[in-house]
Amino acid sequence: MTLRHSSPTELYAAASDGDRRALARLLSLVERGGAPSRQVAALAYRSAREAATVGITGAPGSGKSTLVDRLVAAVRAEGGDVGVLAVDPSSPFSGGAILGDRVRMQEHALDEGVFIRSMASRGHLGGLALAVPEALRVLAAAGLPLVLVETVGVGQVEVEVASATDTTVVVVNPRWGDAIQANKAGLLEVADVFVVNKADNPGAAETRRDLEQMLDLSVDAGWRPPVVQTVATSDDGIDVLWGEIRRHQAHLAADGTLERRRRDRLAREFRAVLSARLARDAEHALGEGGLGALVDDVVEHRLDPYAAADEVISAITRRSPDHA
Ligand SMILES: Nc1nc2c(ncn2[C@@H]2O[C@H](COP(=O)(O)OP(=O)(O)OP(=O)(O)O)[C@@H](O)[C@H]2O)c(=O)[nH]1
Ligand SMILES: [Mg+2]
Repeated sequence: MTLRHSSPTELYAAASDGDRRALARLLSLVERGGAPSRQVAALAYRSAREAATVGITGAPGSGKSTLVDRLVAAVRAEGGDVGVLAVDPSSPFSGGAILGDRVRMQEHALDEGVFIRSMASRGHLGGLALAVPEALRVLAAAGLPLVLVETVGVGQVEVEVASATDTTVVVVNPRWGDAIQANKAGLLEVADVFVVNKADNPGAAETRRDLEQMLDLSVDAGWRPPVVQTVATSDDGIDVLWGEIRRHQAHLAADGTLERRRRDRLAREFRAVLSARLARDAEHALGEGGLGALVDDVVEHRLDPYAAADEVISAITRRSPDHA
């Protein structure tokens, strides 16, 4: 089959049969957004296949890719297939910024059981926060039982992307204040497992203690995020980390948290799709500068905020019959 000219339906059928090139093409469609992406989304959503998902986030250079690479090796040693999605919210290009990761993952490049892909937001409605969950469903539909998502975690979008997974691993380094930085970025709330990587550098014990102290203050019955020390470059602690990830997944499955989390995520996703759609429709209906003009009206007290919202809604409704 010549993939280049294949329809989303043909690509989806091929990807579901294990064709990795078709899978890569599907993910490009997701990235680009628009009508083909919606078709892909609809197909993947009907699939009953689910994947366990693990997000790995943390400051630039903290060793996320090296950890992912080692985790992939650990999973492969057990014989499981695995997908890797490398997400860089700060970059509009897939590939470029992630080239280093590709090089680091060369060992797995020829392994049929490993699918590696980087992703950026090109045109997907709602950006990466919405493209990533869709990509995860496509990967699951293609039969990958486990997907690791690497995100450079610094801002709000990054935290959102990282928490689109069942288990979120937050990576910090033994640097003064690293734990506090992670806390400020909101990563403490989303972390299920902490990793102090580069533990071969001085200060690992202190960073670990900082994290434990912060965890003492946060109350969450049921699961206390373990803090694992690793030296990813020499494979130290990787087995412990993989063990903790699996322990967390078992914990999620055991008490119904997994279902609740997935439900919450879908609810959030649906709401985000809806507001992104409405925002786009409003922009189209009001034309360039239209929303800004309404903001001016509100600021100058010509319209109250509710009346301005009414204007937007009626502009959308007037317009909708011709593009429904
Ligand atoms: N000393 C030491 N170096 C490490 C360790 N883990 C990773 N590194 C090195 O740290 C550098 C950054 O590692 P990456 O795995 O690319 O880090 P990253 O978090 O993926 O980086 P970005 O994707 O650019 O945010 C590389 O030179 C690694 O070899 C470790 O445990 N100890
Ligand atoms: Mg990386």
